[in-house]
Amino acid sequence: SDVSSTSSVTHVSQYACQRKSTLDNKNKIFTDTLELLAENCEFDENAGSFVAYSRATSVLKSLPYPITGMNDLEGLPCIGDQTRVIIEELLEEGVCSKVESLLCDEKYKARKLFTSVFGVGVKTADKWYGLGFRTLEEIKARKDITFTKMQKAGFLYYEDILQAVKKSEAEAVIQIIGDIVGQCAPDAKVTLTGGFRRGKEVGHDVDLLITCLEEGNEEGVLHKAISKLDRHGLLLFCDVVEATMEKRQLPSRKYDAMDHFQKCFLILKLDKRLVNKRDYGLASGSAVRLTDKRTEDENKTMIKGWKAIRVDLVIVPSQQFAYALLGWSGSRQFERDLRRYCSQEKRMLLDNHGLYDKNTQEFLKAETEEEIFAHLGLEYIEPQERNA
Ligand code: TTP
Ligand code: MN
Ligand code: MN
Ligand code: MN
Repeated sequence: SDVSSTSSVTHVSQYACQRKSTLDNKNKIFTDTLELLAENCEFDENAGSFVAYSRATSVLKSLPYPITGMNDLEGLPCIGDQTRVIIEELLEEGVCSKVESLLCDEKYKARKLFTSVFGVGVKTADKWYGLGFRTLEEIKARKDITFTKMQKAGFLYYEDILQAVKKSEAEAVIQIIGDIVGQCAPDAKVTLTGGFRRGKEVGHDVDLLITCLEEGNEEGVLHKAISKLDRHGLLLFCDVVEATMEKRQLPSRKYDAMDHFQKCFLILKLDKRLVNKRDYGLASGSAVRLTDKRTEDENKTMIKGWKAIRVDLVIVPSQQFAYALLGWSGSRQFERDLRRYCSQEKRMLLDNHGLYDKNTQEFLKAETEEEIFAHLGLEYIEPQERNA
């Protein structure tokens, strides 16, 4: 162990899956800056710096105290020279010059703006930037640009989707999907995952897993549920991705790999009357004062009576449920480190479908997340502590 007896500092693991990170982030000034730098590295496909900034961000999020001086960084893993320079500057100047210039940078601003449209990735953003576009209005006005169906929906519901999804809205979505899925298979179960499962108050979408008690009953449920949603007039956009899993396939070696489940990326039309009214400022107190607290976009939602909400539905066979739940609960950094821990420390391969032990050359079964952590010899980390 590298922890000296005189040090009061406890050992911090280099793996997020061996740290507890709640939403109570004591180092937000530093992590907001580092996350922005990481995002820009991801735009640039600079994988090395992206990983460096992301891991450093995640370590700082796990600390129970704020960093107040460079000494506080002693003994912490994943804090390299690039990161130290940033932290030092923030401690001394209160601002980071790299971020200041990024926020004024034409290319960064365009990438940030264009990728805020559902269906637009960095490649498309860079193409539009290269054509000289700088605003969404310029792009929408052009008749000679072809958009994917997803991008068309992204522009159509842009303001709604840009607004964060509130917990009360997520709850209303669970209710709707739960009712509909129950009509498609009597033993179907809907489970909330993603950021809301980690305790977040807001999110960019609602992530739901659908599974059936009896394996096989989940087949066909997605298409049935989608046509029911459509018939009820609730479906604004739908992109179904069919399952691609070959039996006995080994888990991917990539730490960021997407999975093989049948799934769909939806935009639902959520009736505001189905949402707990507190979140729209209607429940109590002076109507005038509460109305002032609403944003302009929230007011528009009130007037039109509904809000477009991004929803991800994933169809999971019951045998793989625990692995899918763990994989979809995030955070992204927590997932990347779980997989890295498995291959580097355990000679195992983990993905959203299962866990393969290279030592014994067998797949390890699990019915709960707790069992997966036990297979890995890891202390169980609650979803609320996976905000790495
Ligand atoms: P997101 O919904 O992107 O992120 P989030 O729920 O953590 O945060 P937000 O509030 O912004 O929505 O992804 C949730 C998890 O799903 C994330 O850990 C990555 C995982 N995921 C897969 O495992 N496979 C997939 O195919 C996709 C699209 C996501
Ligand atoms: Mn999500
Ligand atoms: Mn996200
Ligand atoms: Mn999602």
